[in-house]
Amino acid sequence: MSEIVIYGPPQSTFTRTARMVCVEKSVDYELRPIELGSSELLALQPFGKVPAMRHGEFTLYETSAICRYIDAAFPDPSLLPGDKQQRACTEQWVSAISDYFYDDVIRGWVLQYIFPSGPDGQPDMAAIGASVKKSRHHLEVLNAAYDGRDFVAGNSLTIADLFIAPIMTYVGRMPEGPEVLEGLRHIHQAGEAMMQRASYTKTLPPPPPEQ
Ligand SMILES: N[C@@H](CCC(=O)N[C@@H](CS)C(=O)NCC(=O)O)C(=O)O
Repeated sequence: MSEIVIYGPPQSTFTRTARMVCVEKSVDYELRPIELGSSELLALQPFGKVPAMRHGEFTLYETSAICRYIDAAFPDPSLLPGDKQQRACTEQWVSAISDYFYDDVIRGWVLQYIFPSGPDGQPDMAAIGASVKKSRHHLEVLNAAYDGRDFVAGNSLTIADLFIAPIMTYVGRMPEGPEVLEGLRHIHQAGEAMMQRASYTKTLPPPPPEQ
């Protein structure tokens, strides 16, 4: 039996972040699918979101808390910098990704293609256009933050990078992805490095169904 159980679907970006932490820490984990809205999920996560986590009798929700717990409960490598400023920077990016990036890239853009809300069941292209514009702004800020490094909060991998990677996978899969990423060379460099990691390749979400 695996030591950690992560509850959530493989498509979920936050669930993938928790899984990537497990892989980076070499923690044996099981991904257990769970139905959104089910009483099983509400018993683990009273707000009805994924992921949730179990470690023995201990259960936990909120991705940032789950990542920090796994980081602290298992041996090195540590995914939170010891340096005060780099640690604060890690927190800053976890928060920015969970709020601004998740809202505009995932909710406003990616999910509009998956669950279209426009006329005749088509994607609402005006809504997508507005979210793409906001996403470009966010990505320019991220690009500047890398400043030529492979990691966003210093010179080594932190949980912030593992919040970013699942979102970037979906950006790359969107029709507007290449245009939105144009000229953002630091993001391309960091993305190339991230794509080599086992935590990235072992947790890739399934490709979208053929239309
Ligand atoms: N604050 C939560 C957010 C989790 C979240 O929004 N997860 C998404 C999937 S990536 C979800 O559960 N969506 C389903 C829904 O909103 O009903 C966390 O950090 O874990």
